[in-house]
Amino acid sequence: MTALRSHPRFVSLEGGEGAGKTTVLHALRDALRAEGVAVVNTREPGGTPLAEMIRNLLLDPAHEPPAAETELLLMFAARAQHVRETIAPALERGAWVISDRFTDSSYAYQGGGRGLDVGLIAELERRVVGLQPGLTLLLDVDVAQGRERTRGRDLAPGGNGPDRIERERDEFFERVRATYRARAAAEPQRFRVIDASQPAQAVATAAVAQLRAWRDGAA
Ligand code: T5A
Repeated sequence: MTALRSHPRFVSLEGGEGAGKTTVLHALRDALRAEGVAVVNTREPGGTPLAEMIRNLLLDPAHEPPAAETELLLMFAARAQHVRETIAPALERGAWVISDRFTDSSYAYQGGGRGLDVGLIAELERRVVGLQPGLTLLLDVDVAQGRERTRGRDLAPGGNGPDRIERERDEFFERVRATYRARAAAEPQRFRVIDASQPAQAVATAAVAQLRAWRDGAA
């Protein structure tokens, strides 16, 4: 696989910590299903049993911290499996696929956050993944506000505490956010940026409106 193919029924949700992707994912699925459209919601890292095991290796703070390159390759190992076992089959069946994170997360976190070579990430994207979302919704929120939300969730009774990546410093997440915004500015045909500082319902409504507009255009 050497070329990058975009699929109009493949939608990704991106954003920093606490942007509210999980909430929006459900709203998008419900909106499509209400119109009788088949939709598969999935997430990264993860989305297949093997990829979920890789997710656990990546995020559990109890494990040995991976080197940045190890982290990148494990993200792409999980993604290679996810594309072949979950995303491509669903698209072939005619379903829509909405993924909570995809390759833009690797550009933002491993490229922007960790400072790894963007050329290497692009090479892995082309040769290992080969697929790009037709539409990417970037939920953009101030780092402090997003982190406040995840702290509230992680420290609430029954919460799991911060995962390994959530323990990074604010500077890391500022670089992640800057990378996302730069990518969105460079690819306006694929990205729609949504102000995720709004209340959750307003963010979900804006995301559903963007998806409907995209779908009407793609139909
Ligand atoms: N990663 C992933 C990489 O480094 N490289 C990669 O290639 C990939 C694919 C994944 C981690 O892996 C990294 C990125 C991540 O650090 P994860 O647990 O899936 O780990 O982390 P996130 O995707 O960041 O998920 P979060 O749960 O942290 O963020 P969400 O899904 O954006 O936020 P959500 O919806 O769970 O909301 C968080 C809290 O905020 C509240 C919610 O109720 C919840 O309590 N909330 C709001 N509160 C007020 N106003 C709003 N608008 C709100 N929206 C949500």
